[in-house]
Amino acid sequence: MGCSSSRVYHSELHPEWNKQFSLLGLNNNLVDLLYKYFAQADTEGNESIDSLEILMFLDVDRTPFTERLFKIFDKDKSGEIDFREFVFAVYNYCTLDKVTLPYFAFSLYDSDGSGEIGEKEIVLMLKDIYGPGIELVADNGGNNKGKGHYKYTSGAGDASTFKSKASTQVQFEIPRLLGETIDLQEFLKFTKSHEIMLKPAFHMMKLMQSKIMGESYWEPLADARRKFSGGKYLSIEQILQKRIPKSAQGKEPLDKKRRKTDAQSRKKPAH
Ligand SMILES: [Ca+2]
Ligand SMILES: [Ca+2]
Repeated sequence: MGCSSSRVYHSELHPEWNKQFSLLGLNNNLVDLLYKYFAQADTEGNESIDSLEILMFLDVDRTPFTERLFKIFDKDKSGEIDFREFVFAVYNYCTLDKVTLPYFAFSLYDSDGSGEIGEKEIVLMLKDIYGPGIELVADNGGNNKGKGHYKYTSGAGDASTFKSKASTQVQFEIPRLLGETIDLQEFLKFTKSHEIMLKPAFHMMKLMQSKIMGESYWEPLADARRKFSGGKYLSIEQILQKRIPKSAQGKEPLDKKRRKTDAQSRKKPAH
């Protein structure tokens, strides 16, 4: 409606969200600022961001990659991103570092959270990076099992994917990943020698940082997160769980509790 800048976060309406924001170490001032970005993205003004609004806000094209990203933002699969989901996603991706970025990259393709990605997802990942010109070639003709490599030839419609500057007249091959599926550990090992696999995730992190608060703003928050997690990757849920005071422990994890409440309210008619 053009006057999004005048909208403010009504914290009194969301005590539960506020508790979680402060567990993440986000102060009220930052939450208010993040709301400004949220309101800016929510051009319709219905307190949620749909996939078109997020694309316009980040100024990126709709691709399979951005679709996937949106689905990850939308934790409860409602089809829209509410302010809580927005804050979680922004915090999660703007405070990544060299150690945690590969986990984010992996999660982008492990859409069911099974901890493994298959050949199909690997090819998807490569297509997101290089465009549709990538193909799987088996070493002993026809049979896709076992050894092989991914062959890439440029010029097969790169425009629709990640704006890869290195996409003019390139041809190369990279070895096929280990087996039929790879787990997180294999992926982490592989990305050490093939950093290009992290490019879409890295690009997206930088884009979000520069659009929201600016890159340098996130550095101390990333440091704090690294310290807290001991250099490992902890998801938002794991961070929240670890930060809940001992006295309140023993209860169900926050996300589980939330889902249960949602399910209950769906079953019962509103009172
Ligand atoms: Ca909206
Ligand atoms: Ca949602």
